Amino acid sequence: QAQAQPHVTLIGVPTDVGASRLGAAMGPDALRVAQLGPALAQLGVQVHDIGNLAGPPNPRGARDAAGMRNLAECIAWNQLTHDAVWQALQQGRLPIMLGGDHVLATGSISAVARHCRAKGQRLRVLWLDAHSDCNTPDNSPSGNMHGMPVASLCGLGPRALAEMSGAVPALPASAFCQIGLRSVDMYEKHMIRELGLHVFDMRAIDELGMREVMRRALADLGPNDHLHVSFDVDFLDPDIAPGTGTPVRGGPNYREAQLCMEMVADTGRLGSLDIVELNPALDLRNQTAELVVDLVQSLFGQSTLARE
Ligand code: HAR
Ligand code: MN
Ligand code: MN
Ligand code: MN
Repeated sequence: QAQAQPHVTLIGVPTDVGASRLGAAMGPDALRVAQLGPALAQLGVQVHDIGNLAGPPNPRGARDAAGMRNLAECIAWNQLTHDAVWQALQQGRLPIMLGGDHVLATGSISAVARHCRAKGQRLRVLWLDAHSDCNTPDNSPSGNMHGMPVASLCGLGPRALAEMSGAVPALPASAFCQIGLRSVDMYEKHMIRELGLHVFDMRAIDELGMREVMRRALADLGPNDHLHVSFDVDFLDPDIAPGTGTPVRGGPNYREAQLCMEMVADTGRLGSLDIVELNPALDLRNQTAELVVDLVQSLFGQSTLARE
């Protein structure tokens, strides 16, 4: 931990309105039980936990005429998230979302995009996920909004979400780099190509190795860029991370995940972080939350040996 550590704001976002399974709303407290705050403090990070945002309950709605479930509630949670992240960034702090389902990334990344626009900083988003989350309401197989945040941020889907950052799109699609994909819907495959999202799927990790994938993913990161990491817990192999609502087998193992986090830490550019889709109701003795805390320590520079 040679370099100065950032000041962090923990923002609990207990939503599951974007998911079909209940339980992700307990994610923030599971991360606190697993001692996320103290684990960061151990690394010299100053941690301020603002508690949980108070969004609407889950009405468990059916798909509306436009193909979406719980749209009003998703907008409300995202507006609260946007405002909290904007405030933390204004204070010069590094916001960490304790999710909550992945729908919250529209709000968090919209605020980060607004912040970067104001500062003249370039924004890069590392999207660690089994899924691409670039469905639009017409083409989503489920109507679940946690499968749509990348589309919203690229300017597609309902206006209230697409416009949240004050510009449409919130950021260029080319700013996204998605890693770990292994469950992509038919229409999403077209979206990935049409939008020009950068993707390293599991096959790329198999063929190139995590080291080379991360080297390429981070290669164009400039010294003034803001790096946002959106960490969907289902990125990880379900053998080591069962506590998530839509597990897909064949994800990164423990060491591959650690290397991924360590290489992000080495850039020194991490500016904001989502931790999403942790579902304690599906976990075993909070092991997934504990694993996530371990990985987040690596993301903040914990390494086996002292480094230059
Ligand atoms: N692609 C599927 C859908 O849109 C499932 C995606 C949701 N799962 C997530 N997001 N956890 O990463 O319904
Ligand atoms: Mn996701
Ligand atoms: Mn996912
Ligand atoms: Mn910044």
